[in-house]
Amino acid sequence: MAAPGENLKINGDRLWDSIHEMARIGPGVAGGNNRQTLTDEDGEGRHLFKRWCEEAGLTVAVDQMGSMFAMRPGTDPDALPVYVGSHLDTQPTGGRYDGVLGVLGGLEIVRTLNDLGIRTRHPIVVTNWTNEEGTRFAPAMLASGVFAGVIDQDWAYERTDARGKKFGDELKRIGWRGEEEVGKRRMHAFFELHIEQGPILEAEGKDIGVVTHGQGLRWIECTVTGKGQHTGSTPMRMRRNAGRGLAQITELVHEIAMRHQPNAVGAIGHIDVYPNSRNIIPERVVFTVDFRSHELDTLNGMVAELAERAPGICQALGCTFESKLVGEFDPPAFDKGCVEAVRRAAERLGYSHMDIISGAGHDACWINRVAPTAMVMCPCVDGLSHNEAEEISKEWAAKGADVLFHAVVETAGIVG
Ligand code: HGY
Ligand code: MN
Ligand code: MN
Repeated sequence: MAAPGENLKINGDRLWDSIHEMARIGPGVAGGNNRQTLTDEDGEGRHLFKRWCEEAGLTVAVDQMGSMFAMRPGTDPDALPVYVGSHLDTQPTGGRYDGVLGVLGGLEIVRTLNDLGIRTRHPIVVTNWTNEEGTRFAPAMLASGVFAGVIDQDWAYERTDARGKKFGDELKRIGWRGEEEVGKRRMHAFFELHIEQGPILEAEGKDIGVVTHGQGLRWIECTVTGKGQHTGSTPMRMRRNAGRGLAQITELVHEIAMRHQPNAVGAIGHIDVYPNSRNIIPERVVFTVDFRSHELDTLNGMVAELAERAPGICQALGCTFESKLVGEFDPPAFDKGCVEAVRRAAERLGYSHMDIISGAGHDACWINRVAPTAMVMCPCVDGLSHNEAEEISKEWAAKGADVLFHAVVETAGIVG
Protein backbone atom coordinates (compact mmCIF):
# COMPACT_ATOMS: atom_id res chain seq x y z
CA MET A 1 0.00 0.00 0.00
CA ALA A 2 1.53 3.33 -1.03
CA ALA A 3 2.15 5.75 1.81
CA PRO A 4 -0.08 8.88 1.77
CA GLY A 5 1.06 11.01 -1.17
CA GLU A 6 3.45 8.27 -2.31
CA ASN A 7 2.85 8.74 -6.00
CA LEU A 8 2.01 12.43 -5.87
CA LYS A 9 3.59 14.59 -8.53
CA ILE A 10 3.21 18.20 -9.47
CA ASN A 11 2.01 19.46 -12.86
CA GLY A 12 5.31 19.99 -14.69
CA ASP A 13 3.74 21.71 -17.71
CA ARG A 14 1.94 24.26 -15.52
CA LEU A 15 5.14 24.99 -13.57
CA TRP A 16 7.12 25.38 -16.80
CA ASP A 17 4.50 27.70 -18.32
CA SER A 18 4.42 29.85 -15.17
CA ILE A 19 8.21 30.18 -15.15
CA HIS A 20 8.19 31.39 -18.75
CA GLU A 21 5.27 33.73 -18.21
CA MET A 22 7.17 35.31 -15.30
CA ALA A 23 10.24 35.54 -17.58
CA ARG A 24 8.33 37.93 -19.87
CA ILE A 25 8.56 40.53 -17.11
CA GLY A 26 11.91 42.35 -17.04
CA PRO A 27 13.39 40.60 -20.08
CA GLY A 28 17.14 40.76 -20.61
CA VAL A 29 18.81 41.49 -23.94
CA ALA A 30 19.77 37.87 -24.69
CA GLY A 31 16.79 35.74 -23.66
CA GLY A 32 17.28 35.89 -19.90
CA ASN A 33 16.05 38.41 -17.34
CA ASN A 34 16.93 41.81 -15.93
CA ARG A 35 14.32 42.11 -13.13
CA GLN A 36 16.49 43.72 -10.48
CA THR A 37 15.14 44.24 -7.02
CA LEU A 38 12.76 47.17 -6.38
CA THR A 39 12.64 48.19 -10.05
CA ASP A 40 9.29 48.65 -11.77
CA GLU A 41 9.84 45.23 -13.34
CA ASP A 42 10.26 43.67 -9.88
CA GLY A 43 7.00 45.35 -8.87
CA GLU A 44 5.26 43.93 -11.94
CA GLY A 45 6.57 40.44 -11.22
CA ARG A 46 5.30 40.72 -7.65
CA HIS A 47 1.83 41.67 -8.86
CA LEU A 48 1.74 38.66 -11.17
CA PHE A 49 2.86 36.34 -8.36
CA LYS A 50 0.26 37.87 -5.99
CA ARG A 51 -2.51 37.42 -8.58
CA TRP A 52 -1.53 33.75 -9.08
CA CYS A 53 -1.47 33.19 -5.31
CA GLU A 54 -4.91 34.71 -4.86
CA GLU A 55 -6.26 32.65 -7.77
CA ALA A 56 -4.98 29.61 -5.85
CA GLY A 57 -6.94 30.70 -2.78
CA LEU A 58 -3.96 31.98 -0.80
CA THR A 59 -3.97 35.09 1.39
CA VAL A 60 -0.93 37.27 0.69
CA ALA A 61 0.84 39.31 3.39
CA VAL A 62 3.83 41.65 2.86
CA ASP A 63 6.34 42.66 5.52
CA GLN A 64 8.29 45.90 5.98
CA MET A 65 11.13 44.60 3.79
CA GLY A 66 8.68 43.74 1.01
CA SER A 67 8.96 39.97 1.46
CA MET A 68 5.73 38.25 0.39
CA PHE A 69 4.02 35.41 2.31
CA ALA A 70 1.12 33.59 0.63
CA MET A 71 -0.65 31.27 3.04
CA ARG A 72 -2.74 28.13 2.44
CA PRO A 73 -4.51 27.33 5.75
CA GLY A 74 -3.95 23.99 7.49
CA THR A 75 -6.48 22.02 9.53
CA ASP A 76 -4.73 22.82 12.82
CA PRO A 77 -4.84 26.59 13.47
CA ASP A 78 -2.19 26.25 16.16
CA ALA A 79 0.31 24.44 13.96
CA LEU A 80 3.24 26.54 12.74
CA PRO A 81 3.34 26.86 8.94
CA VAL A 82 5.77 25.12 6.61
CA TYR A 83 7.34 27.83 4.45
CA VAL A 84 8.54 27.20 0.91
CA GLY A 85 10.02 29.73 -1.47
CA SER A 86 12.99 31.68 -2.82
CA HIS A 87 13.28 35.00 -4.72
CA LEU A 88 11.90 36.68 -7.88
CA ASP A 89 14.58 39.36 -8.26
CA THR A 90 17.31 38.67 -10.83
CA GLN A 91 20.81 39.71 -11.77
CA PRO A 92 21.13 42.38 -14.52
CA THR A 93 22.11 39.58 -16.89
CA GLY A 94 20.21 36.87 -15.05
CA GLY A 95 18.61 33.64 -16.12
CA ARG A 96 14.93 32.68 -16.04
CA TYR A 97 15.25 30.08 -13.29
CA ASP A 98 17.54 31.43 -10.53
CA GLY A 99 15.11 32.04 -7.63
CA VAL A 100 11.99 31.90 -9.78
CA LEU A 101 12.00 28.09 -9.85
CA GLY A 102 11.84 28.05 -6.04
CA VAL A 103 9.02 30.58 -5.69
CA LEU A 104 6.87 29.10 -8.47
CA GLY A 105 7.78 25.56 -7.39
CA GLY A 106 6.23 26.46 -4.02
CA LEU A 107 3.14 27.84 -5.73
CA GLU A 108 2.91 24.66 -7.83
CA ILE A 109 2.74 22.59 -4.63
CA VAL A 110 -0.33 24.57 -3.57
CA ARG A 111 -1.91 24.35 -7.03
CA THR A 112 -1.42 20.54 -6.98
CA LEU A 113 -2.83 20.19 -3.45
CA ASN A 114 -5.86 22.20 -4.61
CA ASP A 115 -6.28 19.96 -7.68
CA LEU A 116 -6.19 16.84 -5.50
CA GLY A 117 -8.29 18.30 -2.68
CA ILE A 118 -5.60 17.42 -0.18
CA ARG A 119 -5.49 19.22 3.17
CA THR A 120 -2.44 19.46 5.42
CA ARG A 121 -2.28 19.83 9.20
CA HIS A 122 0.26 22.65 9.12
CA PRO A 123 -0.47 25.68 6.95
CA ILE A 124 1.82 26.13 3.93
CA VAL A 125 3.25 29.57 3.13
CA VAL A 126 4.78 30.32 -0.28
CA THR A 127 7.44 33.01 0.07
CA ASN A 128 9.18 35.59 -2.14
CA TRP A 129 12.18 37.14 -0.30
CA THR A 130 13.13 40.67 -1.33
CA ASN A 131 16.61 41.36 -2.75
CA GLU A 132 18.21 37.95 -2.62
CA GLU A 133 20.72 38.90 -5.32
CA GLY A 134 22.33 41.90 -3.64
CA THR A 135 23.39 43.19 -7.04
CA ARG A 136 21.56 46.53 -6.94
CA PHE A 137 21.67 46.91 -3.16
CA ALA A 138 24.45 45.02 -1.34
CA PRO A 139 24.52 42.69 0.50
CA ALA A 140 22.82 39.66 -0.98
CA MET A 141 19.96 37.96 0.90
CA LEU A 142 19.09 41.31 2.47
CA ALA A 143 15.42 40.75 3.44
CA SER A 144 15.92 37.20 4.67
CA GLY A 145 18.88 38.53 6.69
CA VAL A 146 16.65 41.12 8.35
CA PHE A 147 14.03 38.41 8.93
CA ALA A 148 16.66 36.21 10.62
CA GLY A 149 17.71 39.13 12.83
CA VAL A 150 21.27 39.27 11.48
CA ILE A 151 20.84 42.50 9.48
CA ASP A 152 19.38 45.70 10.95
CA GLN A 153 16.28 46.93 9.09
CA ASP A 154 17.14 50.64 9.29
CA TRP A 155 20.63 49.88 7.96
CA ALA A 156 19.04 47.90 5.14
CA TYR A 157 16.75 50.84 4.28
CA GLU A 158 19.83 53.06 3.91
CA ARG A 159 21.59 50.82 1.35
CA THR A 160 22.11 52.75 -1.86
CA ASP A 161 22.40 51.65 -5.47
CA ALA A 162 24.90 52.95 -8.06
CA ARG A 163 22.68 56.03 -8.60
CA GLY A 164 22.44 56.80 -4.87
CA LYS A 165 18.81 55.66 -4.57
CA LYS A 166 17.99 54.20 -1.15
CA PHE A 167 16.51 50.72 -0.62
CA GLY A 168 13.77 52.03 1.71
CA ASP A 169 12.74 54.77 -0.74
CA GLU A 170 12.66 52.41 -3.72
CA LEU A 171 10.62 49.85 -1.78
CA LYS A 172 8.04 52.55 -1.02
CA ARG A 173 8.17 53.91 -4.60
CA ILE A 174 7.18 50.57 -6.14
CA GLY A 175 4.44 50.23 -3.51
CA TRP A 176 5.69 47.03 -1.87
CA ARG A 177 6.63 48.20 1.62
CA GLY A 178 4.25 46.18 3.75
CA GLU A 179 3.07 46.93 7.28
CA GLU A 180 3.96 43.58 8.87
CA GLU A 181 6.91 43.67 11.27
CA VAL A 182 9.81 41.66 9.87
CA GLY A 183 10.79 38.39 11.54
CA LYS A 184 7.81 37.91 13.87
CA ARG A 185 6.61 34.89 11.93
CA ARG A 186 7.48 31.49 13.41
CA MET A 187 8.17 28.62 11.04
CA HIS A 188 7.75 24.87 11.48
CA ALA A 189 10.28 24.48 8.64
CA PHE A 190 11.53 26.20 5.48
CA PHE A 191 12.34 24.49 2.15
CA GLU A 192 13.93 26.10 -0.92
CA LEU A 193 14.19 24.62 -4.42
CA HIS A 194 16.99 26.17 -6.49
CA ILE A 195 19.03 25.42 -9.60
CA GLU A 196 22.53 24.31 -8.65
CA GLN A 197 24.26 27.17 -10.50
CA GLY A 198 27.27 24.86 -10.86
CA PRO A 199 28.30 21.83 -12.99
CA ILE A 200 28.29 18.97 -10.46
CA LEU A 201 24.79 17.44 -10.75
CA GLU A 202 24.82 17.49 -14.55
CA ALA A 203 28.36 16.03 -14.67
CA GLU A 204 27.40 13.28 -12.21
CA GLY A 205 24.15 12.55 -14.07
CA LYS A 206 22.03 13.25 -10.98
CA ASP A 207 18.57 14.83 -11.13
CA ILE A 208 18.44 15.97 -7.49
CA GLY A 209 20.93 17.64 -5.15
CA VAL A 210 20.29 17.00 -1.45
CA VAL A 211 21.91 20.11 0.00
CA THR A 212 23.62 19.34 3.31
CA HIS A 213 25.68 22.54 3.66
CA GLY A 214 26.31 25.88 1.99
CA GLN A 215 29.50 27.84 1.40
CA GLY A 216 30.17 30.82 3.64
CA LEU A 217 30.71 34.19 1.94
CA ARG A 218 32.69 37.36 2.52
CA TRP A 219 32.23 40.47 0.32
CA ILE A 220 35.07 42.95 0.91
CA GLU A 221 34.64 46.35 -0.74
CA CYS A 222 38.11 47.72 -1.58
CA THR A 223 39.11 51.27 -2.56
CA VAL A 224 42.48 51.88 -4.25
CA THR A 225 43.34 55.59 -4.58
CA GLY A 226 46.11 56.97 -6.83
CA LYS A 227 46.13 60.19 -8.82
CA GLY A 228 44.05 61.18 -11.83
CA GLN A 229 46.45 62.61 -14.44
CA HIS A 230 46.75 62.98 -18.20
CA THR A 231 47.40 59.62 -19.88
CA GLY A 232 49.50 61.33 -22.54
CA SER A 233 51.64 63.95 -20.90
CA THR A 234 52.38 62.34 -17.51
CA PRO A 235 55.78 60.51 -17.49
CA MET A 236 55.45 56.82 -16.53
CA ARG A 237 57.75 57.23 -13.49
CA MET A 238 55.38 59.88 -12.06
CA ARG A 239 52.20 57.87 -12.32
CA ARG A 240 50.10 56.60 -9.40
CA ASN A 241 47.77 54.35 -11.35
CA ALA A 242 44.89 52.93 -9.23
CA GLY A 243 44.06 50.65 -12.17
CA ARG A 244 47.32 48.75 -11.58
CA GLY A 245 46.24 48.19 -7.98
CA LEU A 246 43.03 46.59 -9.25
CA ALA A 247 44.97 44.43 -11.71
CA GLN A 248 47.45 43.15 -9.12
CA ILE A 249 44.77 42.56 -6.45
CA THR A 250 42.67 40.67 -9.00
CA GLU A 251 45.60 38.32 -9.46
CA LEU A 252 46.19 38.17 -5.67
CA VAL A 253 42.56 37.11 -5.03
CA HIS A 254 42.87 34.37 -7.66
CA GLU A 255 46.22 33.18 -6.19
CA ILE A 256 44.77 33.01 -2.65
CA ALA A 257 41.72 31.00 -3.75
CA MET A 258 43.82 28.63 -5.89
CA ARG A 259 45.95 27.84 -2.88
CA HIS A 260 42.86 26.52 -1.02
CA GLN A 261 41.50 24.16 -3.65
CA PRO A 262 39.16 22.34 -3.94
CA ASN A 263 37.16 24.10 -1.25
CA ALA A 264 37.52 27.80 -1.99
CA VAL A 265 36.63 30.35 -4.64
CA GLY A 266 37.51 34.02 -5.13
CA ALA A 267 36.87 36.70 -7.75
CA ILE A 268 36.10 40.40 -8.23
CA GLY A 269 32.78 40.92 -10.03
CA HIS A 270 31.89 44.53 -9.20
CA ILE A 271 34.30 47.29 -10.35
CA ASP A 272 33.82 51.07 -10.47
CA VAL A 273 36.61 53.17 -11.96
CA TYR A 274 36.79 56.94 -11.30
CA PRO A 275 36.74 59.10 -13.38
CA ASN A 276 36.58 56.33 -16.02
CA SER A 277 37.79 58.59 -18.83
CA ARG A 278 39.83 57.27 -21.75
CA ASN A 279 42.57 59.87 -21.27
CA ILE A 280 42.81 60.05 -17.47
CA ILE A 281 44.91 57.64 -15.45
CA PRO A 282 42.46 55.94 -12.99
CA GLU A 283 42.39 58.06 -9.85
CA ARG A 284 40.27 55.68 -7.78
CA VAL A 285 38.99 52.14 -8.24
CA VAL A 286 36.28 50.68 -5.98
CA PHE A 287 35.68 46.92 -6.27
CA THR A 288 34.22 44.02 -4.28
CA VAL A 289 36.17 40.84 -3.55
CA ASP A 290 33.91 37.77 -3.31
CA PHE A 291 35.56 34.96 -1.25
CA ARG A 292 33.68 31.72 -0.45
CA SER A 293 34.38 28.38 1.22
CA HIS A 294 32.39 25.83 3.19
CA GLU A 295 35.27 25.77 5.70
CA LEU A 296 35.12 28.76 8.05
CA ASP A 297 38.87 28.72 8.80
CA THR A 298 39.67 28.73 5.09
CA LEU A 299 37.26 31.61 4.50
CA ASN A 300 38.65 33.72 7.33
CA GLY A 301 42.22 32.87 6.28
CA MET A 302 41.62 34.17 2.75
CA VAL A 303 40.18 37.44 4.07
CA ALA A 304 43.14 37.85 6.45
CA GLU A 305 45.70 37.25 3.68
CA LEU A 306 44.06 39.88 1.45
CA ALA A 307 44.11 42.40 4.33
CA GLU A 308 47.77 41.60 4.99
CA ARG A 309 49.09 41.82 1.40
CA ALA A 310 46.89 44.33 -0.47
CA PRO A 311 48.09 47.55 1.27
CA GLY A 312 51.76 46.78 0.44
CA ILE A 313 50.91 46.09 -3.21
CA CYS A 314 49.18 49.46 -3.46
CA GLN A 315 51.90 51.32 -1.54
CA ALA A 316 54.49 50.07 -4.06
CA LEU A 317 52.36 51.71 -6.76
CA GLY A 318 52.12 55.01 -4.87
CA CYS A 319 48.48 54.29 -4.06
CA THR A 320 46.51 53.83 -0.84
CA PHE A 321 44.27 50.85 0.01
CA GLU A 322 41.14 50.81 2.18
CA SER A 323 38.59 48.02 2.64
CA LYS A 324 35.35 47.25 4.48
CA LEU A 325 33.19 44.16 4.84
CA VAL A 326 29.89 44.70 2.99
CA GLY A 327 28.47 41.18 3.10
CA GLU A 328 29.07 38.03 5.09
CA PHE A 329 27.59 34.78 6.31
CA ASP A 330 29.31 31.74 7.78
CA PRO A 331 28.99 28.27 6.15
CA PRO A 332 25.51 26.91 7.07
CA ALA A 333 24.81 23.26 7.93
CA PHE A 334 21.15 22.58 7.08
CA ASP A 335 18.71 20.84 9.44
CA LYS A 336 19.33 17.09 9.46
CA GLY A 337 15.61 16.24 9.75
CA CYS A 338 14.68 18.45 6.80
CA VAL A 339 17.63 17.21 4.75
CA GLU A 340 16.50 13.64 5.45
CA ALA A 341 12.96 14.54 4.29
CA VAL A 342 14.44 15.74 1.00
CA ARG A 343 16.56 12.61 0.62
CA ARG A 344 13.59 10.32 1.44
CA ALA A 345 11.46 12.15 -1.11
CA ALA A 346 14.05 11.62 -3.86
CA GLU A 347 14.30 7.94 -2.95
CA ARG A 348 10.50 7.49 -2.80
CA LEU A 349 10.18 9.06 -6.24
CA GLY A 350 13.04 7.00 -7.61
CA TYR A 351 15.03 10.05 -8.72
CA SER A 352 18.83 9.92 -8.95
CA HIS A 353 20.28 12.11 -6.22
CA MET A 354 23.46 12.98 -4.36
CA ASP A 355 24.44 15.08 -1.37
CA ILE A 356 25.85 18.45 -2.38
CA ILE A 357 27.21 21.65 -0.87
CA SER A 358 25.64 24.81 -2.25
CA GLY A 359 28.25 27.02 -3.94
CA ALA A 360 25.86 29.96 -4.17
CA GLY A 361 24.27 31.83 -1.29
CA HIS A 362 20.51 31.54 -0.78
CA ASP A 363 17.83 32.92 1.51
CA ALA A 364 17.78 29.46 3.08
CA CYS A 365 21.27 30.18 4.45
CA TRP A 366 19.84 32.91 6.69
CA ILE A 367 16.47 31.28 7.42
CA ASN A 368 18.46 28.26 8.61
CA ARG A 369 19.29 30.40 11.66
CA VAL A 370 15.66 30.74 12.77
CA ALA A 371 13.92 27.57 11.52
CA PRO A 372 14.72 23.98 10.49
CA THR A 373 15.72 24.48 6.84
CA ALA A 374 16.81 22.44 3.82
CA MET A 375 17.24 22.89 0.08
CA VAL A 376 16.55 20.85 -3.02
CA MET A 377 18.69 21.44 -6.10
CA CYS A 378 18.26 20.54 -9.75
CA PRO A 379 21.00 20.59 -12.40
CA CYS A 380 21.51 23.44 -14.86
CA VAL A 381 23.03 23.14 -18.32
CA ASP A 382 26.85 23.42 -18.24
CA GLY A 383 26.49 24.65 -14.65
CA LEU A 384 25.90 28.12 -16.08
CA SER A 385 24.08 30.77 -14.03
CA HIS A 386 24.15 34.53 -13.51
CA ASN A 387 24.17 34.57 -17.29
CA GLU A 388 21.20 35.07 -19.62
CA ALA A 389 21.98 31.73 -21.26
CA GLU A 390 21.16 29.90 -17.98
CA GLU A 391 19.11 26.83 -18.94
CA ILE A 392 17.44 23.83 -17.30
CA SER A 393 15.21 21.10 -18.71
CA LYS A 394 11.48 20.94 -18.00
CA GLU A 395 12.12 17.47 -16.58
CA TRP A 396 14.73 18.73 -14.12
CA ALA A 397 12.34 21.50 -12.99
CA ALA A 398 9.50 19.02 -12.52
CA LYS A 399 11.61 16.47 -10.63
CA GLY A 400 12.99 19.15 -8.34
CA ALA A 401 9.47 20.39 -7.65
CA ASP A 402 8.24 16.81 -7.06
CA VAL A 403 10.89 16.30 -4.38
CA LEU A 404 10.07 19.71 -2.88
CA PHE A 405 6.38 18.72 -2.91
CA HIS A 406 6.98 15.48 -1.02
CA ALA A 407 9.32 17.05 1.52
CA VAL A 408 6.93 19.94 2.20
CA VAL A 409 3.74 17.85 2.31
CA GLU A 410 5.33 15.16 4.49
CA THR A 411 6.51 17.89 6.89
CA ALA A 412 3.12 19.65 6.82
CA GLY A 413 1.27 16.35 7.40
CA ILE A 414 -1.49 15.14 5.05
CA VAL A 415 -4.97 15.12 6.61
CA GLY A 416 -7.40 12.88 4.75
O1 HGY B 1 25.65 35.54 -4.57
C1 HGY B 1 25.01 34.50 -4.48
O2 HGY B 1 25.53 33.45 -4.19
C2 HGY B 1 23.52 34.49 -4.77
O3 HGY B 1 23.33 34.08 -6.10
N1 HGY B 1 22.93 35.77 -4.55
MN1 MN C 1 19.23 32.60 -6.36
MN1 MN D 1 21.48 34.53 -8.08
